[in-house]
Amino acid sequence: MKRRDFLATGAAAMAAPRFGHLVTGLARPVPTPQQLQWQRDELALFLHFGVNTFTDREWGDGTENPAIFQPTALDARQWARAAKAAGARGLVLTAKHHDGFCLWPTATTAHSVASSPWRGGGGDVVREFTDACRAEGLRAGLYLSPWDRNAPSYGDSPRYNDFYCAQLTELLTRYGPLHEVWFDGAVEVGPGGRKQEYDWARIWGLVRTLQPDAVIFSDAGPDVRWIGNERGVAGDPNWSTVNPATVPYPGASGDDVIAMLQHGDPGGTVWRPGEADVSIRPGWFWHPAEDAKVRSVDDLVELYFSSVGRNSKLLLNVPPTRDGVIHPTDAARLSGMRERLDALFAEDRYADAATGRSVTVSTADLREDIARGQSVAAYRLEGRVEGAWRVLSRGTTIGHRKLDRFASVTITAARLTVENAVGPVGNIPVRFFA
Ligand code: FUL
Repeated sequence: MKRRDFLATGAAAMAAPRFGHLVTGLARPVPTPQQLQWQRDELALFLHFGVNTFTDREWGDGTENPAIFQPTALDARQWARAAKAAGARGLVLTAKHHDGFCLWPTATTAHSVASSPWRGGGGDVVREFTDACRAEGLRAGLYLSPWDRNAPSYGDSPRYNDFYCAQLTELLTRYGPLHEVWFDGAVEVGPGGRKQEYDWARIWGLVRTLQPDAVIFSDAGPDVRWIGNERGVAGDPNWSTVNPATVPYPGASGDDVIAMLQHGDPGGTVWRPGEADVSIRPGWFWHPAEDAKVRSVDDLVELYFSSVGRNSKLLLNVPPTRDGVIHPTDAARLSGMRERLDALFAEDRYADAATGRSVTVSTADLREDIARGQSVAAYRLEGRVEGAWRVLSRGTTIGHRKLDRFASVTITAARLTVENAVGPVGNIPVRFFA
């Protein structure tokens, strides 16, 4: 594949940063190496699997009999291969969802795979999952739902925090390196209307101590934030910096919270990029009635543009069936999406423009070097069409990656003008595709 970096023109180099939030002299936030790798991965698969798979529900109530958990042909290598075929670099599994059923043989509760007939009660889905990820060269992540509708201690705050931290410790110490630990924000009161107060400092501290290379996801970060919806659509603009006071804890609600999650904040003091989680089906868990409602390849490509193409990471949910495998329809859509993306981004057309030939393009791929932070707040991309400059696209933020589509046009040259920035603007490579 040919690749020639597009140099920002004189106009870009001269653009005076004049965004209101710029505080000259103060260092702008930059990603940690873990956050950088997480974002460069661009796509990971999410796997919702558990008792809900067998009860046909989205939220179990914790009264499920563990005997119902009986996948007939569980094959975690098949999950990992499907992820690879999608071009994903990692997977995140629901080790425990709101029903409290643990997919590993925990010492903390009998509500687990150890009480099921699967593999004679000797099975461990988390082990098979993490082994499969490693065997396929993929990164493993785990979701441990804070809300637990089975644990009797839920709502008795100190007691449940101990229980939850014991579960988390098992997951963080038994299964080798984890890349991401996922905490959702769904919370309801426990038995007798007791409200659970989570000890987030302790919970996050455990991850830091036991898995220092993992990024921590929740609405409130601290490393990666939720993008604010479950439709796979990042905000425009989408800053990777935020003001941490706006979303103080997972599950915080309100319009300000959602706006911050969607857009970030150019004046934010911490680096906390957005992750867009969305399902390939209407539900998060597998339901037989949804086998005919799997997103099309076109739809998946759109999701990629509205998430990865807007400086977010895409966490695409693909739920295993009762057999314990990814359904063939879902697997086919995943590989179809990858083929389409690979074809689209196979050749940088603009590299040819240097030879003086004209090139026909309809997609631009812009990138900031986010290792140095995120700066661009407004830009204009122009192409030379029949001897005159024409605007191809205008945008706000760029970040790790910004994908712009426009009506197919033949250009002989291109230039990018940064019209507004909150910090120093480096070289911004732009590639063009048909
Ligand atoms: C939410 C949960 O309530 C949903 O069931 C799903 O797991 C989603 C990813 O997170 O908080």
